[in-house]
Amino acid sequence: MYTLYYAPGAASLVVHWLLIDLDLPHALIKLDIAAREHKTPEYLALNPAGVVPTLLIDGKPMCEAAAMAVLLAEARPEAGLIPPVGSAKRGEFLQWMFHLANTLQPPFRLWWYPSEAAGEDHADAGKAAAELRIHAVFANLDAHLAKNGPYLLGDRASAADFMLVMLMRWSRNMPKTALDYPALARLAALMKSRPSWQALYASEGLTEWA
Ligand SMILES: N[C@@H](CCC(=O)N[C@@H](CS)C(=O)NCC(=O)O)C(=O)O
Repeated sequence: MYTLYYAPGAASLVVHWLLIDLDLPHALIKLDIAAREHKTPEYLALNPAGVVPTLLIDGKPMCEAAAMAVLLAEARPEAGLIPPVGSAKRGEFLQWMFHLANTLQPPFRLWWYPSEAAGEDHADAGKAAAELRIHAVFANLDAHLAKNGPYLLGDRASAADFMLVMLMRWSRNMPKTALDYPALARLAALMKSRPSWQALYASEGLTEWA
């Protein structure tokens, strides 16, 4: 049984979306980040970094959204959202998941919380630098998808596309967004056409970037 600690639109989104898409029974516990519900002693005991999400699997806590996405895709191999161990596409899948988690997600963290790395006095410069980094990654991903898409692994979706679309969504209030890249926009349209996307939006009460 899965229990997801989430906040609407946060890094929990990819996990929640996959739970719905893969039809995995789950419970949800909503956290109010503004009210610092992710910094209570009870939550820190589950997630020592005090970040969202945490996934309880049969009561045992797991951290890191990308790792959860891989695990959930593996829980329903018949859905085909992760290439099997030993298959030709497995390495490609792992490469993209790690790339997204290591190279695209961190500058988004810097963009949302610019004073964390740059300090209060340099927050604007930190944010601008993070945005440049995000666009450099978007440009590379767009070139890859234009040549080898429409999905990261070619002609079928994988958990990595769920992760990428979540991260693309976070650019929605930037002057230039992920949807300004044609192949990224095509991927978003394909992924948003999944019934699970509408169900996710209804469940989290999301409206922006529908
Ligand atoms: N690497 C972590 C990052 C999680 C993360 O940064 N979550 C943000 C929300 S998107 C958060 O909890 N922010 C509140 C805070 O750090 O105080 C993961 O992917 O699970």
